[in-house]
Amino acid sequence: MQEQTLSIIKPDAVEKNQIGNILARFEKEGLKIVAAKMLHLPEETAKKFYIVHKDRPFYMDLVRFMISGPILVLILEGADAVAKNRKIMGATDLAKAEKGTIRKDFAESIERNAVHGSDSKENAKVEIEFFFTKKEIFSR
Ligand code: IDP
Ligand code: MG
Repeated sequence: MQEQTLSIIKPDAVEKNQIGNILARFEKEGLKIVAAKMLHLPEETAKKFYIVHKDRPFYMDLVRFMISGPILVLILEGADAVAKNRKIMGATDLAKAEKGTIRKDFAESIERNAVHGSDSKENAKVEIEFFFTKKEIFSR
């Protein structure tokens, strides 16, 4: 099934100049980048994006991290894009991430973990609409 999913290269990986290396992982696995923009999120936007985590102890730290520098927001398209992207990313906690995953290779900690990826088809749709208009998406 052709799908789209939202990916974010987080401030830690942008700061370390690893954008290209991370994008190459997606392309190597057959995912296409069909939309992309660099943003430096206002606090309110980051709080809204991560609202599902508002009651978690790490919520405000996560928000502060996500607004600490620019991010690259992407839409990845391809067969089973949601699950495939999660597999390429690796586990949230880099200590649990498998060898060869983005987080294993680029994360610093459970918080500063290089990438975001939608965790379901439903959330992918919501997250894509959060950041992109139809005209900004080049499905192919
Ligand atoms: P995910 O990014 O793998 O989907 P989520 O549980 O949705 O993981 O958490 C969102 C983000 O919040 C993580 O990517 C990470 O940056 C941060 N985070 C998750 N759990 C913790 C934690 O226990 N301590 C600090 N930050 C965390
Ligand atoms: Mg998540």
